[in-house]
Amino acid sequence: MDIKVEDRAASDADAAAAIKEAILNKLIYSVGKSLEAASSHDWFVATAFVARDRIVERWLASIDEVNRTGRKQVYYLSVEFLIGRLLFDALTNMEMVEPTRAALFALGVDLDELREVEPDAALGNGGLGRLAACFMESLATLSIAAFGYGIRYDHGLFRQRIKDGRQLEYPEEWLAFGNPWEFQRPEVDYEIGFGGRIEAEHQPDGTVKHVWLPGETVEAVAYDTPIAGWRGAHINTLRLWSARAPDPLRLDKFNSGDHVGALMDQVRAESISKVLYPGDTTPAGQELRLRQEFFFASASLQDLVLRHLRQHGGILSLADKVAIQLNDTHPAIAVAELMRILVDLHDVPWRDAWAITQATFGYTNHTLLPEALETWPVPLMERLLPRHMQIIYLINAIHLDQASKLADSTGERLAAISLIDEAHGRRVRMGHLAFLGSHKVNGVSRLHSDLLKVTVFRELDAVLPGRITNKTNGVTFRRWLKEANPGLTSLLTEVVGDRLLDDARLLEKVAAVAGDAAFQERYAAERRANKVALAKLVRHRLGIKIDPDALFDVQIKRIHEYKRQILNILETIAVYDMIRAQPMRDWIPRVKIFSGKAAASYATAKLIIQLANDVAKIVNADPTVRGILKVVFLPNYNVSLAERIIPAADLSEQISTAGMEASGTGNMKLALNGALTIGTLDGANVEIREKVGADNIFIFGLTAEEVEAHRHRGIDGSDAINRSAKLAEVLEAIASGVFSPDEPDRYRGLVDILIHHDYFMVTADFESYYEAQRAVFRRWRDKRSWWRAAALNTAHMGWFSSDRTIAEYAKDIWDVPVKPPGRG
Ligand code: B1N
Repeated sequence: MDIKVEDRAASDADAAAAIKEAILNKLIYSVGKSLEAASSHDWFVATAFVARDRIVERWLASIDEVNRTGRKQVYYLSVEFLIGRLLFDALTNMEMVEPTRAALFALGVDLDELREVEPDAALGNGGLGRLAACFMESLATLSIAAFGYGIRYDHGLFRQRIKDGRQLEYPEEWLAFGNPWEFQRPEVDYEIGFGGRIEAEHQPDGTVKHVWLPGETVEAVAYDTPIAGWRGAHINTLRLWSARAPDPLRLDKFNSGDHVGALMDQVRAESISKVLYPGDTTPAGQELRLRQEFFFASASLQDLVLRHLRQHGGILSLADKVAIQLNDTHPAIAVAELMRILVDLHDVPWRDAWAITQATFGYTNHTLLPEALETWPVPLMERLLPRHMQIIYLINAIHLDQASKLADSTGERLAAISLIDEAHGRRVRMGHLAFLGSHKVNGVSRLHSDLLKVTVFRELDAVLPGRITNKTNGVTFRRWLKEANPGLTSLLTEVVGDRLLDDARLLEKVAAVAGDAAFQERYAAERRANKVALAKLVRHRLGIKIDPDALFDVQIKRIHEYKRQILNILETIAVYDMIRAQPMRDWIPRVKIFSGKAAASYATAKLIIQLANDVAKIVNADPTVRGILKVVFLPNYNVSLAERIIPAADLSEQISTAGMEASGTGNMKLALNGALTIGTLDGANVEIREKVGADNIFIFGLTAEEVEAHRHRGIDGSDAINRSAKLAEVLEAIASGVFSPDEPDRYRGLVDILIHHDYFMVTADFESYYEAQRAVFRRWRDKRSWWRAAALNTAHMGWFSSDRTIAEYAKDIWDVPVKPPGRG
């Protein structure tokens, strides 16, 4: 036994020594720096290269294995991949963290410091993009042969700064110092057409062949990032496309002295992959967005079709060997593009092409918000993608013809299922196109999938029953448990064994010790350490001192009216009023922590940010409050900041208007790390309640059905306000400028919306939210009961692993085998 331990120590030391050698080598020969001259960033790059080398070996082996066996490939098309930092992810999954730490230590470098140097790749807005990143990790972990396809934006989501309480947007520069994880593939490039005209060639057999002659072409160049699964068992590729002009420099113009004009084509082409569209659940409504969508959909399809032809010879077997998942409607134009490729370029008869297309695609819907359901004006489509518009018309004609033959067909129903929305100035409904072009359509939580059938896709579901299914979201536990919360993870590993991250359901074993005082003490100690670390970060970034023993009440997500940060702010003010009225009662110290970005064009959301900051300023400075209540708005929310806040959260705010949050995934990360949820019966909260038990979650507010009924009766908030003196007082304070003495009317409009046009049911839910918060306080006073509930949350969250989600997609939608990790 002793010998074994010694052996392991020796091999750990060997591993560290080898990594140290490799890092030095990279520093000198790949980064081109001496030990003495190396900056933290140089060390980061050298270390990343070493991790990458290990990954690349297995990557090539994975690619080889997939080619050899010819197994079915999954392609995940997403306009967003919010991957965040990769160094720790790579080291964790390659099981290299400890030897790398030791190697760097021997070189006088701190791994945790390097971790902070890496830019946060923010190629996404929020949950949808982060889900795509979690899915990539789980796909590799389950050894599914998969590619992620997206756009390599030069600039990711804007950097947020708060000045005088207001959000300012600055460009994000993740590529400024290069990107050590990616491989440019200049030889992998495709021409992407726009505009132009169509020639119809009459064939001898009487058919007509359509040839699209684009008026403009742009080149898509591939950049590949290997994505390692847990324990490095399998490595997949994230392939992101960058736009180039085919002819970057017009020499004729340059030589004639028009130096700027000579670069015009380049600027126009490259603008496609310049910047991430900063909308979350709001439509782009602009031509550049459509160009982005077609650009990456077309490049990805050309690429995968070519790969399929090389591997399997004929195009007709495409659906047997390829599954394509559309992450929302953003890549939905791929349906028309695949039809074009099959019919126009490969002479596949229309009916067969349509069968292949439907069998190949699956479509995931992520929102019911009407403003987020993409539609494109027909004239724009005709101008930019004339052949695709023809194809869409033909798909629609056949679809409407079939539907009109059904017994219960009505004109109204046909209008509702048509690919063309005639009611708002002729627009193409991209959700409908994705629906028709797919064999399966899924929502992202049970409630959301059920609502899809009675709202946006009610009529389509009636005509094409059985196509809608549910795939409740999940998150990767490697990042959101082990990397974000290593202390808690080792404690959990002691309880459930070291296969925890191979099989998250093992967490159930924690339930048996949740009531155990010694376990609770250790659980609480881990939380406290994380809270101390977060308090330090808050102090450092904002100069605000917060008490690690206070209740950390956290709402971190995009700022949106439906997410109701404002409800949280109203409760904060109500409590502030009470503290001032009775300063000497034994108040429970609490810190309200907000973090999140507002779309630059979303004025109300930006005003909510300002209100949170204004309230923070007044409350934090009030001597009567004596630190019992603190309000913190942490700027520039991103994946890395989430990794710091989530392990330190006691209470997780998931308080959207019921029926409006499709799923949520932050709710899962927080509950997994032992925060108790205060939330509505919305999105995945419903399923979280089922798993963790109604006693271990604080549910309040109207249900989705009640919201619907309430809206029917009207959305005036006056009644609710008249019934709640507290609410009336709070609204009066905001409206009269208590929190904006420099501009007393600043929030009058915001308050007017709540009084007269409360679409999001803030006033209707206020009292019930307030009461739920009091229940939180009562529970917090009983620490044994609190920690038991926290531990039970962790214990029962295993089901929300993205491994489970991906395994369901594999079985029910893609028809590909999965190989769970850690089994040889
Ligand atoms: O997708 C997440 C869900 O957990 C969230 O509930 C949902 O709000 C989010 C347009 C979106 N839905 N729609 C978007 C993003 C960008 C954009 O330009 C819409 N994001 C969601 C994962 O399922």
